[in-house]
Amino acid sequence: MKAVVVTGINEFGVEDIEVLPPQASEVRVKMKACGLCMSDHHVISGAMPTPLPCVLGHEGAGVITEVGERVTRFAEGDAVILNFSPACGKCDMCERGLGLYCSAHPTDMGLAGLQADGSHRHQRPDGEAAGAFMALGCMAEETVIHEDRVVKVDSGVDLTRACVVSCGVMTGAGAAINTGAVRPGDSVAVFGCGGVGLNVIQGARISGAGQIFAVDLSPTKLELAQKLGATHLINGGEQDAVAQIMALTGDMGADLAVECVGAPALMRQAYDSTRKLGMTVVVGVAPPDQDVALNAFDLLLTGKCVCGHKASGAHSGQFIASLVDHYQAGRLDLDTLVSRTYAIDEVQQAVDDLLNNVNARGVIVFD
Ligand code: CXF
Ligand code: ZN
Repeated sequence: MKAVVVTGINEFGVEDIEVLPPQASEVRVKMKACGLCMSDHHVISGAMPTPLPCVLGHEGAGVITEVGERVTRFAEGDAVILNFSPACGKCDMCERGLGLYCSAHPTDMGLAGLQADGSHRHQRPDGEAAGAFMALGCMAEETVIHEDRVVKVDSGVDLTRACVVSCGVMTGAGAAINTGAVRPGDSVAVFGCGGVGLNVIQGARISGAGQIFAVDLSPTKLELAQKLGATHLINGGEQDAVAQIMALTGDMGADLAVECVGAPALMRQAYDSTRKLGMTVVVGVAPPDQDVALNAFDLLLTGKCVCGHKASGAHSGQFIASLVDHYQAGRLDLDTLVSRTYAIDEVQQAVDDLLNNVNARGVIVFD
């Protein structure tokens, strides 16, 4: 079967690979669609160091075609969204309500392309093992993953749109709804309006935010931001974003600022644009060797809070299901987000378009 495999830094392509049969608690998923996320490109470029070869893809949806002998929650034919941040429900962390950091499915193993026990499920034709990015490896015609990593959805859901809930939407909307805990009337500043930032905006809108400031360098992204709920557009290349946000909040600062680029200087701007006791949420993936500078005295005096965020920021399985409900009810716009679909053989074009900011989200669709 065809899969997008990264074989070296900036070397990737479509390969014919094998996926092993599901183990007792695993399922085989025939992929319907897989979105392309900047984190996939971080694997390609080496910005997020990952053992290679590695099958890309961590934003997918498909249909179960086979279940392992101990799987009881799912059956052949179930439509599912894949979840790169599952909670087993039984480990020490899950028992304390901290399933986002489930010990049975550690994120760092997924980032290394490994299953929790360190094994692989994918094999190149010469028998070499290949990793699966975020333990999903779903930019492929099919994949085999742990049953905790799928969320069942109604068979009527359009998976070519709903697949983006699996990373960009749950990450962005989760930063507003869960980690940022936006309340009706709040002011929210979003730095970076790509596939994640646009969904911070949607999450803030769904939560009833009063003002939503979208900051980006691209007029096209700002236009999309407005369509998805931003109330004020700030071109960071032309205007001083912090000064604008201060002025628009009556010199108070935003209740919440979310950084979605992964640039320490922008994280500082986000922090500077929040009010006393306000919160800055860092969602952007910065290179692992970079620090962010905050003034220690200002931190002390203002009581501001800076918080990291990954995945949904909460129980990702439940949150994915709720986002699909929002989509089905017309509250979450995925149709605007998915601006182009590609065949798997067009992956080079899809990656070029990702880098050139052509799409809100580009999605690879399988037959
Ligand atoms: C990733 C970023 C790196 C940590 C895990 C989650 N998010 C999405 O692409
Ligand atoms: Zn992602």
